Amino acid sequence: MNYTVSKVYFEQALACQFDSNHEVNYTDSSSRVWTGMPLWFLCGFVDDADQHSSNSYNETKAQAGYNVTITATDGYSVIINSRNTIRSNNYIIANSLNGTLLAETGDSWPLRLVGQNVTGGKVVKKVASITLTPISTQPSSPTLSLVPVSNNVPIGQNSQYQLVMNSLPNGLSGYDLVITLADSNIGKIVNVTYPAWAGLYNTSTLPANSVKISAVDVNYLIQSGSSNTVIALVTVRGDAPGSSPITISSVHMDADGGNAINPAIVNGQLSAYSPLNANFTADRTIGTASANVTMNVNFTDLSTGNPMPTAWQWAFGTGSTSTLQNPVASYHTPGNYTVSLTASNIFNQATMAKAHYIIVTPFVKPFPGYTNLPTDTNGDYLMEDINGNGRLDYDDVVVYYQNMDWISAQYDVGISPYDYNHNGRIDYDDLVLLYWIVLG
Ligand SMILES: [Ca+2]
Ligand SMILES: [Ca+2]
Ligand SMILES: [Ca+2]
Ligand SMILES: [Ca+2]
Repeated sequence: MNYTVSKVYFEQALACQFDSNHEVNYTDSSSRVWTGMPLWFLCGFVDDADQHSSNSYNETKAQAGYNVTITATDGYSVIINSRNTIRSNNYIIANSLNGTLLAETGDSWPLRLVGQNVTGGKVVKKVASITLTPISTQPSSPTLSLVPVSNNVPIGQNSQYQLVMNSLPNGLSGYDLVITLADSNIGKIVNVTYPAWAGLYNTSTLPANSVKISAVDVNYLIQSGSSNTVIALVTVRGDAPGSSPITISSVHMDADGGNAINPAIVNGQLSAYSPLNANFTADRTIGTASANVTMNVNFTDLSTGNPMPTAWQWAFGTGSTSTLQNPVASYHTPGNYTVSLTASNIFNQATMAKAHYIIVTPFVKPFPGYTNLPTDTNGDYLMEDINGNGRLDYDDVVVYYQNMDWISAQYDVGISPYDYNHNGRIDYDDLVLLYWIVLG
């Protein structure tokens, strides 16, 4: 919102249109008497939509805070927080000196910022504009953090934290502080390195659970307004499973110019773990099955690690899966099955696959008058040794021929072990094929 205050308006405002208390005087140290309008009153023209009423000044907004920028014709400007100007006569936009309007040829024309609170560089001559702007988002309060806040490390390995200052509005001249890994069983601080800007750095003896570190910005590289400044890198080794806080304490930190910085602290956490090794066993790995006879296998998780797995993903080679720790799988079809297990917890996962772990052969029964089970002589899940004597002979063909109805009638076995031509029925063509197999 813009509002141009004309010279005439400004003068009339002082003279008649407003209450007399809107004309204010200020006598400076040289006994010069400046007369004009208070800054806050002028702010009322543009601080909200109400520009002219007697309540045009929005005190609520001024309390909330905005920047009042007074800019001179030559570009010089000062910024005053609105909170300091509320109904204050200590900031005056003057248009006359000692009762005389400022001369166009003078060094202050048309207006001059004066007043009891306007000292030194805050005096603005030749005021051209007054701008109200929202105060930019306050820089977040200085905070020193361990980044990442949480690290997970396999035992015997290292992980690293950055020490990060999120904002250094007044720069950094140097610091010393202590980093502590609280639980000495979990791990050790093994190394500290410093960024390129750091000089005169020092690290107490390592490895240790507590280390004092320090560095100085001797080359003035970290200046006002720096943000997300890494001040050190801390390497920590995991020694035993568990979690421990890692903390920042005894912080002495100074800004450029020497003022102390007291950052908020964000501590971290280290979790060390023994990596998982996935493994499993089964109550049986060899068995028989048919379309109507199931081979059930009980699998047992043997995975190791610390902490132990909390989730399991099994694949049984049949297309079926499970997320139980100790599942049961059912096999219906002769074949060799590869089983895999992926075990996982919050830190890691591991996979074990066992190729051809489950071997399923056809479920069969002895033929009438025989006690031995028929056998598969060539590993194709078709039974050729019908009488179960372990070899191919003409008796196998004869027994097959005599029991073709019996073969077809076995609901539990099904016909697949004897259906040599794979046509879904027991037929004379199967018998002919068996004859030629036996004949070799
Ligand atoms: Ca510095
Ligand atoms: Ca066979
Ligand atoms: Ca035989
Ligand atoms: Ca057939």
